Amino acid sequence: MFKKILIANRGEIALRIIRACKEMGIRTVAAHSTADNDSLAVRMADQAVCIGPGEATKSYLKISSLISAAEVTNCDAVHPGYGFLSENAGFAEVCGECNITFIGPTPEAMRLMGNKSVARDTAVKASVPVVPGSDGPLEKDADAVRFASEIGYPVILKASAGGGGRGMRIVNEEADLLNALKVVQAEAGAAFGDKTIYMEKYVTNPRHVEVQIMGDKHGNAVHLFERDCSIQRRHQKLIEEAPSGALDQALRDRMTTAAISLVKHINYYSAGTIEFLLDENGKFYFMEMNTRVQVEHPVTEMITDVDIIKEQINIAAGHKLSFAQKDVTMYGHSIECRVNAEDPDTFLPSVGTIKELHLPGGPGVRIDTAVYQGYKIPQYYDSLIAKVVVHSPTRIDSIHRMRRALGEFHVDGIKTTVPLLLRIMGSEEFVSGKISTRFIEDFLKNNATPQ
Ligand code: MV4
Repeated sequence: MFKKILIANRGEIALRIIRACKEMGIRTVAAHSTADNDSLAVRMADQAVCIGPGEATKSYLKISSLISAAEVTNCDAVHPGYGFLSENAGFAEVCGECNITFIGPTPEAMRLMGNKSVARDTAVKASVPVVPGSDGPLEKDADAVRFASEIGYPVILKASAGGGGRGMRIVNEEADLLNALKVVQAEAGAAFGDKTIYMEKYVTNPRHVEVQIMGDKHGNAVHLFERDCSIQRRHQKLIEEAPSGALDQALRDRMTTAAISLVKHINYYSAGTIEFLLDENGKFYFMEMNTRVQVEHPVTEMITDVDIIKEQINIAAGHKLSFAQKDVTMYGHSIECRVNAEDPDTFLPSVGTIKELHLPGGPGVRIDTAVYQGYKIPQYYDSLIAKVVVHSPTRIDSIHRMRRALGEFHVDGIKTTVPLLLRIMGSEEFVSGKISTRFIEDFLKNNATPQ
């Protein structure tokens, strides 16, 4: 087992990893920017190394500084968390060259799934259903026109190097296609240095359902059921839940079987997430694979009792998965609300000092956070300040518990999205479970804040 792990991340996920390490008897080093000098990660880790100034490009994204930090502190592994360098194959490669184990999959797996067009083709080869679309990148304008008329409008153009909602455009009719193609190509070239585009039929009003998987270096692979992440705004998830109310056991079996098929096809190891679109007729399609731990991993941990971070560390150390598929059961229902330091009406970031803080607690409530009373939120990073996670026997019990927990959430000094989350939890729309990726847009339209 590893003796010391460098945490190449910040905020709540850095604490989550430090906690797992402590329970496993592994020492930790917090790599941090100057903006995070006063962070809990710095205080909770056994050691801390400053890797640069607040701007992420000069610290959390700076491979040479992270490698130096790992070298000088004698770390034998690095955990990248989510965001930052977590899906950077180059970073994983350099770690390997320096004899530091990257706690994640191989650089090859990261590259394969990082190119969304190649990922799609790989899913096809693994017999995983994909949305009708172009096989591989679009080569010529004429091909695009022909493909689109074959599959029918609306279509969606996606940058191969995009993902997570970046570099996409919906096209409703042929008259708009060639211009849209030019625009997406130019945007993709500028944003990713890769102009490659592919096309899919556009699925209207889908749900976002993703399957959590884990594989080890011995060829074993399991799934940990699914999460429903349909409640998003501008590709930022607000609320996630497990299991998904849209799946019956038959559909769950088919979706998890498809996910495992992809994992086995690419000999994947570590934790991973297979994202699917689920259409209004109950058909599902592969969308993307994320090769890292997700923000929403706690809802899966709640219903399965698997510690995904510890398992990732064990796998990276070459151990076999600590359980087989038959040992994994799901119990009850879990919901996560992401609390952001944002104005709940405008979603503009709210930076400043937390003057007062009281966090929810009590039965079935888990809070993943790295803020405290007196903490000053730095301007450089994303606005997540806490994840409120509940677990109960049923979905409606979890909704009641979440309302109770959010009601206990008290913060003064900054604005948070708690009021919006409470309104959603109190709404008939959310309770009914009839949710889709259009939920937030419709909800905000129909539920303007009372002034
Ligand atoms: C789609 C789609 C409809 N049809 N692909 C958004 C993020 C990226 N993972 C892919 N995305 C989508 N791909 C086809 N063929 C709709 C979306 C989409 C979406 C997906 C999940 C959750 C929220 C979304 C919001 C807008 C668009």
